[in-house]
Amino acid sequence: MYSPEEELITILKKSSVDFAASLPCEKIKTLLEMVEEQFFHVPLTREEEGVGICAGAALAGRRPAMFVQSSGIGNMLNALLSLTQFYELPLAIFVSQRGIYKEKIAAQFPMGQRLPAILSGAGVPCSSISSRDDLIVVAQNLPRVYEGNQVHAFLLNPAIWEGSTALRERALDQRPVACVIPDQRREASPPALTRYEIIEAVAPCLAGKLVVSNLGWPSKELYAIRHQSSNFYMLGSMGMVSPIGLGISLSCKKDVVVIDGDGSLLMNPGILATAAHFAPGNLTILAIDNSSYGSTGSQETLTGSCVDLELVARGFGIGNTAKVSTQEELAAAMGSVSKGLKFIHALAVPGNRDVPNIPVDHITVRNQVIDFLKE
Ligand SMILES: Cc1ncc(C[n+]2csc(CCOP(=O)(O)OP(=O)(O)O)c2C)c(N)n1
Repeated sequence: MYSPEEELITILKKSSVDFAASLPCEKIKTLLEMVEEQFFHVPLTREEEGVGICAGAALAGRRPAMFVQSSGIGNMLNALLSLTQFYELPLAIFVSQRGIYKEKIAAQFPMGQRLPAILSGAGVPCSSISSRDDLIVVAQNLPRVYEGNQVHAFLLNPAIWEGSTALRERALDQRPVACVIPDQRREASPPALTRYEIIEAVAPCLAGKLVVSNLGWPSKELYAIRHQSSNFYMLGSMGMVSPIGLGISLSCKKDVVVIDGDGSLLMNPGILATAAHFAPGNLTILAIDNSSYGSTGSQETLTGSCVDLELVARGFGIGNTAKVSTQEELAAAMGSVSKGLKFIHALAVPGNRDVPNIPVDHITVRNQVIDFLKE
């Protein structure tokens, strides 16, 4: 039996860590499952909110720890410095450091590789944990964090988890419904299609349009279903797909379709207000809601319990919305002629189609999109 995940959990327990907050990274999905089981756990919509939540927990005497991806540190810095460090509160941050070991996603390199320099420039102490043997460094530093009221980032190299016998796949059918759903929620039949099947169903409507697709599996699936030179595939920058689509739609007359995801929209919901304010008639936001972070191991998002994305869009001022769950409803909503911005809330079941990585590099993708927009 070899389980560095369990070893880390034991170290955290020995230091009386009793509060955890996370936003997933695929490389630590097994660790995250154990964290959820072993600690009071807050699933986050954006890493920055976790800094605030953990500061509150620390004020109340808890010993908080966060579990995030290296990219998430970019979302946390201001709060880390002006809140946690400023008020001298304790926080241990476990960072799945991408871009340094067997990395397949090129967009992970810039943030992942510069992370130690960024943290050092920001005055946040950090330790690189490169192997199981280095986990001792966590044990050595945690007393300083919780008794000395310090922030410390532990940069976890993906190599640590290699050979772990604890590997687990999350069961996709245990999704608790915890919150009261407001009465205004529009009825729809339960989700039956996967993200792949939804993209497949709308593919004929995407032809010749500028399509901006969300990072991770959505982009890979779109590439496999219908590659065209006017598809902008995101490889990183979670939460930015609708902002990119809005920017394009405000700058050209071409029809723009955004393929967004529930986790990404929850990370940056304010974009719906900005989009509603301009309400460009050439923009459709297709929000594929599988109630999960599908690209990182299908951890649940809050759309499975308390958030109705269509209501969110309406609340932010988007009047032209639809909630769909069948191929026919999807085709009708995509094809409907409307004035102004369209928001389609497509209910999906979790799961990814096993498709290959996109073989086109990001600069080629960019150039093709630029050329398309010039036409
Ligand atoms: C700032 C940041 N935090 C975390 C991640 C890791 N990550 C990549 S894709 C993804 C899930 C996106 O979920 P969703 O938008 O619901 O789309 P789905 O994959 O379910 O289609 C996560 C958490 C990231 N890339 N960037």
